[in-house]
Amino acid sequence: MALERTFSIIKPDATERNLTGAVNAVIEAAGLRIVAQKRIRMTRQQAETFYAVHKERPFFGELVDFMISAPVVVQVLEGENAIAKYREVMGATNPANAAEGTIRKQFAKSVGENSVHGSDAAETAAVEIAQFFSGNEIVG
Ligand code: RTP
Ligand code: MG
Repeated sequence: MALERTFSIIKPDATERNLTGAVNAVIEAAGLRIVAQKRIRMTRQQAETFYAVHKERPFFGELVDFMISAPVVVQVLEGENAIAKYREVMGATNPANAAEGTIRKQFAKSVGENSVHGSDAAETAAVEIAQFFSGNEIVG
């Protein structure tokens, strides 16, 4: 299995509660390596572009408002099967359905304020990484 990269966001509900390190500990314990990381305040434009796939959904406005409500930490994670592995480590979108030990089970507040994002496929991972990082900011 080849080394793969995925894009992660530690969302505002987690940064506000000072959970960046706690989330990173779960990521690293799962064998994923943080090869790029920065704390930013997303602009409305960045959040709308990032979640454009959901723009017709009823929760889109709420989601964009949430993503710009506090700083986020954007990351690139590297590892064997990193995309699927991180989705597993994150847990289900709704923390009520998330498995024991997952980030969302441990930390998420609700289906909307659910602590982390992770890419869902190789194509989206590449697009999402390129939205926030230049090649020389990623050190594998
Ligand atoms: P993400 O994209 O953030 O990694 O999460 P996901 O794949 O597990 O979930 P997705 O269906 O892509 O939804 C994106 C984000 O929108 C918010 N959401 N709110 N209020 C709601 O019913 C609702 N549904 C989704 C969540 O923040 C979700 O992570
Ligand atoms: Mg998604």
